[in-house]
Parts: sequence; structure tokens; C-alpha cells
Amino acid sequence: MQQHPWWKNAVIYHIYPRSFRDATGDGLGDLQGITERLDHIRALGADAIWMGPVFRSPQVDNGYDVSDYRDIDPIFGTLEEMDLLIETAHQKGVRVLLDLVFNHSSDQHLWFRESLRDPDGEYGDYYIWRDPADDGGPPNNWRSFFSVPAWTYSPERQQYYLHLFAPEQPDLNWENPKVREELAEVANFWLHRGVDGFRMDVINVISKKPGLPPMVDGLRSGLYIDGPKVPGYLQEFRSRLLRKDALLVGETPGVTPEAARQYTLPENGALDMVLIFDHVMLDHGPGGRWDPRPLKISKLRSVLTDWQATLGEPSWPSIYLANHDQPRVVSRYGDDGHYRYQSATALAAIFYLQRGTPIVYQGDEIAMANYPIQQVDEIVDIESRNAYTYLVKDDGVSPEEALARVRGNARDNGRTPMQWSDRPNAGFTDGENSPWYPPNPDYPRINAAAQDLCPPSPEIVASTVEAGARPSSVLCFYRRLFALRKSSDALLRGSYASLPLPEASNVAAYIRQSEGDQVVVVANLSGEEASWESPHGKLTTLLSNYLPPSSEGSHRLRPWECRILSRVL
Ligand code: ISL
Repeated sequence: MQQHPWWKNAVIYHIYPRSFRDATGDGLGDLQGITERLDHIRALGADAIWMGPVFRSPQVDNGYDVSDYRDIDPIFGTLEEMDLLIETAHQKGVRVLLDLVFNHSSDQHLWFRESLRDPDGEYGDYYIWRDPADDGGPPNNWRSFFSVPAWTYSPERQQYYLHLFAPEQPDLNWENPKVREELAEVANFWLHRGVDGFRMDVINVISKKPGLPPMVDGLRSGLYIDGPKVPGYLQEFRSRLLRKDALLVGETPGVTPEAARQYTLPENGALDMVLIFDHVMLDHGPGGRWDPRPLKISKLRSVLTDWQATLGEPSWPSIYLANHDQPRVVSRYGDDGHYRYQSATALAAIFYLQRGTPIVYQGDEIAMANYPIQQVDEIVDIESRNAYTYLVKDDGVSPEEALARVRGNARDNGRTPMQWSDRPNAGFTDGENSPWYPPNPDYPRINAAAQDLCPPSPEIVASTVEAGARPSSVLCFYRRLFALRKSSDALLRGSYASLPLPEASNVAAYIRQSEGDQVVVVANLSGEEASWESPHGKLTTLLSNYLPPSSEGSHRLRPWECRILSRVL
């Protein structure tokens, strides 16, 4: 395994295709739109794109229910347009990662239709079927991630099938070697067409505990999260790939530190990186995602530090602020009002300069905010809508309270159309058709075009923009942040050491260090002034989200101020 492969230096840009750019004018994002906007991605300093699923799908879960793994859904385009996208991206120095949804398929996939029709046929054992329990009910008490029971009865086959997500997403039976072979062949079909790797959807739930024992206290870990055969399945999968250097990033909800290390240790030949979840669950109350609580910065600090230790050498972390399953980070953990620019840039700096590969979710680079959901009909995402329904139906929560609890964390917040300009529909689509989801009403003010005029020097802003000038845009800050990261050996390869801060402090700070190069990163993650003990030594400001930047040795941090300092001992 190469010591420092391309993806350790890279920045990955995460595209939600249906909301990125609609080039055909039907109101839905498409492959042509992605090809058209690759320059925006390259200008950000990104070296790869991860595209959400664009395979044929009934779209029950916006493409995470695949009915044909080897074809492109017509709403996104064609195989030829995918080939053009891959070719164009490569010409621009951008690698392409696809999103493999291999824990489950759509119930419209041929395999499932055949499995249902002919239990003894070739596909009979491609899914997880069980006889009813003695009382005729489901085989066990498992609940899915989408609030519904995890089993659905088929009168045709007179058995239940397992689905950890929606009933339209039956779990594939990874115990069946034929299934594992088929899925490796799907990956090779795309590697053969030139893709460079994959994000693998909920890949740590593919192995279920033998006997499918009952769920106790709602605990999934060990039952079907980080199940016993996940490492072995992944090693076998990697061994079958056309390209041994294909990048494999596993999405691993609820992954434990031990399992994350096991999945990413290079000698294990499983995954290269995992997408962890602890930092996107910090505002979950006892009732989980739909029982939100305010974020405590001390908890965020320890989560960041703990996972940097867990995935230290020789593992390698991925780093993300948000994605298509999460609310917009500037609304969730920042301030999408007065301190929008400062909080968006401070969060980006403190997250993305950690040791690891940054993954930027479309729209975060311009600080897009949550959609102002006022009524339940504006919650169209299946997981979020189910949460609302079951809060009212099962938990006896009032509709008003249920809406209040779901709207802030609803997945719809991060799925609104990308805001390209102040043109109609945020420049997402030029057609007559309305976008599939309305753009955030703030798009005339918050859009890429309005933020694209960056001062000349992309590397070091402090010395290129005269003191006192209005801070630059979020987009310009992101560009400088990633240019700075690329220019610094400490930020690319260096070690990570957090700086101690009092429990009550809203400041986060750490030092990145490689031979002879030290970078100190500090951020005040609050709207109040804060203080910190800057480390001794000669400090020089490399980047700040305030202009003029504070003096190097200043212990004072303004609201949401971040500073990136080189340090010479
Ligand atoms: O974040 C989550 C846990 O509350 C869920 O929103 C999410 O379902 C989970 O992270 C798994 O996500 C992945 O698999 C799902 C799909 O709906 C998500 O979009 C995908 O990212 C099922 O394929």
C-alpha cells in the first residue's frame, strides 16, 4: 500500500446529483449539469467527486433503492453521459467516486422480483427471508433506521423479508457467496468504465448476527452494526476488484472505534477510510436524532480529538461537516444569521485542517443554510417524514411538537437546490419546470456567483488584502483554506495534537506538526468573545477569517474567529 496515496492529499467534493445542477431543464439535477460545473469544483481545490447514486431507481429513497446497478436512471442521464463526465473530470484532474448501495437493493430489482416469485430459484436466497414467528408476526422485534418495523410480510412467498431501511429496500443476503460475487462484478463494471473508487453505503450493516436474535434496548451494535463478518466480506470484495488501488470509503453509521480501526488498517485490505457519525450525533437527545439538544463545544472538542487518536497512524480519517443526510452545518452548529461568514469559516478551518481527507458537501462552501420548513408537507424525505409520522402515531406527540422536533434535523434541509446565482431558481435550472424542491428563499443573497470574486492571492490572505478590508466570502475562504492545506507538509501529513482548554471553553485548538513545519489552528466556536493561551514560539498568521487578523500572540478571540498560524520554535 503506498505510503501517501493521492486520496490522502486530496479534497473530495460530495455531490447530491438531484440537487446540484439541472442542465436539461426538467427540474432535477443531472449528469450533464455535473460535467458543466466541474470548474467550480476544481476552483475550490477539490481533486475528486463523490456522486450520490445515479443508478436506475424508483426513487423511494432518492436513489438509495437501486433497481439496476449497471444503468443510469433516465432522470439523471445515460451511460454515455456518465462516460463523458468521467472523461471530462479526468481531463480536469478530478477523480470520480460512485456511491455503491450494496446493503440493500430496490424491491423493484430483478433479483428481488425473482426471489419473491421463485423461493427455490437462482435468486431465492439473495435476500433475508424468514418464516413468521409462532404468533404469525415478524421473526423478531427489529426496527429499521426509518422508524418502521424491519420486516415486511410477502403473501406471495408467505415469508417475511428483512429491510433495515424502507420496505422498498430489501436487505441483500451477504451470507450468499453468489450475492457477494454479483456485487464485486457490479463494482468492476464501473471500474472498467474508468471510475476511481466508491463510497459504500451503510457498509458496516451487511453482516447480521447469526440467528438474528432480538434487539435489546434498541441497541443495534453487534446485532447488525459492525456484525461479525464485515471485515472478511470487505477483504474479499477488495480482492476481487479490477483495480487494487480503487479508493473505498465506507459509510459506517454507529461504527465503534475498534471496528473503524479494523476496517481501515492498511494491512487488513478492507477500506481506505470510513465516514464516522459521532460528530453528527452530538445534538441528539435521549430520543436520538428527532429529540434534538443544543451542541456542547466541549463534547465536539473531545469527539474530534478522540477520533483523531482512534484513526491515527497507520489509519487515515475522512473529515466531513455535513452531507445529504444532515442539516446544514452553518444552521446546526454555526450561526446562519449575523455571524454566518465567521461561523461557516471557523467550522471549516477547525474541521478540515485536522489530519485526514476533507469531504466537502455541495453548498457548504457558500454557507447554504437550512430550508425554512414551516409545514409538514415541506418534509418529503422518507426518513424524516416517517419520524414525524411515528412521533405523532406511536409516541403521542402533538403534530406541532413533532414538526418542531423534526424540522431542524430533517434531511430535506441539506437537499435543496445548489445556489449558483441570484437568477430564478438560484441558477439551478433554466427550464420552465420548477425544481423538484424549492430553493432556499435566501438564494438571491447566498449564492456562488456573489462569492466568486476573491482577492488575487489564493494562498495567503492576511498579507494580500489590506488590513481592515471586509472579510472575503465563504467560498474564497474555502479556496484559500484548501490551497493552504495543500502547501503545508504539516497539514497534509503532520501529526495532530489538541491543545488543552478548560471544559467550559468554546474554543477548539490543535497543532499539526511535521519535520520543521508546525501549524497551529484555533477557533472560537461561539458568538461570544473568548480567550486562549497561544503556544509559545514565533507565530505568523497564515489565514484568518477576520481582517485585520488579531496580533499573533493575542489571547483574545472575537466571535467565531479562527486563526491559522505557522509556528517556529
Ligand atoms: O444519518 C442517519 C442516521 O440518523 C440516516 O439519515 C441515514 O439513513 C444513515 O446515515 C444511512 O445513510 C445512508 O443509507 C440510507 C440512505 O437513506 C442515506 O441517504 C444514505 O446516506 C439507506 O440507503
